[in-house]
Amino acid sequence: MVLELYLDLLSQPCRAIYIFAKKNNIPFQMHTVELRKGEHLSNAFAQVNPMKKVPAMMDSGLALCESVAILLYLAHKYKAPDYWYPLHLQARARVDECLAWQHVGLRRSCVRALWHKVMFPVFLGEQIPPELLAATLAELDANLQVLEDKFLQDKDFLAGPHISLADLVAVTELVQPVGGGCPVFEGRPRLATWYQRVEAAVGKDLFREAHEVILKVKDCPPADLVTKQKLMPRVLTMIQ
Ligand code: GTX
Repeated sequence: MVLELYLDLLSQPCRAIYIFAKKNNIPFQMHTVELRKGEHLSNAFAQVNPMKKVPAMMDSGLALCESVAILLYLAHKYKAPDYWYPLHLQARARVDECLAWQHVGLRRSCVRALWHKVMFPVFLGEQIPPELLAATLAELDANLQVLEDKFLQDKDFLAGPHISLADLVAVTELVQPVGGGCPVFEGRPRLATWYQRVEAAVGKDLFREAHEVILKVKDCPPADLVTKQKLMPRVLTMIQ
């Protein structure tokens, strides 16, 4: 039975999984679940992930959600090269540390920046109060500082000398504000170089392919009223 991945490449955790699977030649069938159409709210998708979020995975009867759990499952099952998720206890702990922080730190501010700068005004036709946008960008800035000072330091990659899952989950977050026009790397040459290093390690073509949708999100047509009403309650919980 082929591994099935339920993804929308608009979503950061989906892109991390997509890149990881492609880069490691993991065969999979992709089911695109279009968030902007509310396809994740269907009853059919709830059978795969009752939380109605992407990414989700189905493999030999195992339905799994949460991107980190899926990435770890794939790394173990397909015996991905050790640097992605090292066996060495302390090296692995560094990756775990970054994966855990990314979810509550960097991710929160990147999702908010995407919604406040792009999705609300362009897709939902709603304006965000300037002070809220300023607070979101300040929070993003503080998290970028943590990423640079605590995690990257003077290393080539976030958890050591090689690319790991930590780099993948972080870099895919940062493409959103970059695509949305936030000055993420302004005054941060170390982070900018790291970003290029990760892009090169993944491969420029695969990196571009995974990010095509998000980089064009500013050109997306606005949601119709029915879709907007369907999405709004969940969007508000996602970004509050
Ligand atoms: N902790 C989960 C993981 O890591 O897998 C988080 C998954 C998640 O937040 N999924 C979002 C979702 O399905 C998509 S990622 C944010 C995308 C922003 C752009 C969307 C147009 N959300 C749908 C929902 O909650 O209704």
